[in-house]
Amino acid sequence: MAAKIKKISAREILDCRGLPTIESMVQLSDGIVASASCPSGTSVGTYEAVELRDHDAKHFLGKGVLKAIENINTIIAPKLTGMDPQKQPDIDKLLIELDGTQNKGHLGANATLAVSMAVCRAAAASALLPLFLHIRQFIKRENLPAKIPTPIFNIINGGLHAGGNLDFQEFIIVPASSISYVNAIQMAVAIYFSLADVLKQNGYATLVGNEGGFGPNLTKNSEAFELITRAVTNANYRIGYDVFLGLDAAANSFHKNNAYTIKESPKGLSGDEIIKVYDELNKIYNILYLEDPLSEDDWDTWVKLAKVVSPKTLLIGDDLTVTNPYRLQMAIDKQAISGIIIKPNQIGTVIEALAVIEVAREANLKIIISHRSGETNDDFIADFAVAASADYVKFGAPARGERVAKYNRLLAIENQLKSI
Ligand code: 2PG
Ligand code: MG
Repeated sequence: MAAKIKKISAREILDCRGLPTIESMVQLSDGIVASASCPSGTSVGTYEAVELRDHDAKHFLGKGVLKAIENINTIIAPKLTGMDPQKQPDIDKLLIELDGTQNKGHLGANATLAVSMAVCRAAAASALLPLFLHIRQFIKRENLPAKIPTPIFNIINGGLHAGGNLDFQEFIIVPASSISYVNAIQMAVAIYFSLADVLKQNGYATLVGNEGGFGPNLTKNSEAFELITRAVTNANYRIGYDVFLGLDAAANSFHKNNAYTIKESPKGLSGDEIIKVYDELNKIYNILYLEDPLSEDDWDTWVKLAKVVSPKTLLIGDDLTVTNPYRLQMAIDKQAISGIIIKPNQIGTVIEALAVIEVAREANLKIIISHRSGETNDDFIADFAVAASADYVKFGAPARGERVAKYNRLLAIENQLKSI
């Protein structure tokens, strides 16, 4: 007899920033117990699903998640108990109905996602399947190969992730897609350590930001690319062949009063002027990957920028599209992007995130599965990315426990795939 959900519960745990998040536990009638925890963003898009926080200053500085946990224990658990965990679409549909809002504002996307992932993990264990193979059943294009996506590494942190040192949030290296996953990891580690040396030689600190990349106090944003370029060369790799440069500007954080204000231009830049900044950077550094270069509502400038940088540079929406089908459709209609960041907690259930991927794939967009700056050691998204045949994964630097948990899980899956 197929196992049923016997019990669901949740509790408060800490993420890597020292802030509370939700861990949900699911017990099945066959004795399987699985848990999953929800990540959380620091640079959060306005249109993301709601992350429910208590706002009680006496408990974890107002960041507690006890209300969302109560929603799991008193609203979600009684309804899901007795259901078949193998039927993830039914589970997630019920979570959406129980919430009843457009943005998970009632139950909290942190509550729904923690349960959605925990049920998924329990079902995989109950079926004796690796998680990525279990999730693959819910992908429409089962003829796509299950493959390890190309990992992209954030090795210099700025913006809201690193104490206000740089305006742009993430300076990224993108290994050539032809390089095997295990070799890409080795290359990233070599460049990461080479960068530490370059920073030291230039008198900069090698302390790290939220996602494990270094957070030096540089004089201007472009200096980060300069230092990374040197680090790549010193590590005996070639930019433009072995590895490419990327940037997540997370521009919402420096777009105020209709102007983009960065170190180099403290007076503030218009949309046309910031396009020139990216165009100039591109001429020198050939940026392959450009995420959120503009703010989430600046659609006209996104469309203009796409005409300037595409197709050589991948233009990626994150805060712009927030893993939301309506925002994605707007971006497709306007031809504003060529790739999309997928973060399951921006939408709130596993199946909804997969549905957004499907629409993006139909539109020929690159798919990037991403962590959040606030992570736990949960490695669910590694399996999720393989199941979805994503093009890229973005899990931070090749350092710090909560980042390498995901990279290491992909190493294990890479091994498993060889024997399938
Ligand atoms: C981003 C993410 C992850 P955060 O902007 O892409 O790197 O940051 O989780 O803070 O939104
Ligand atoms: Mg981003």
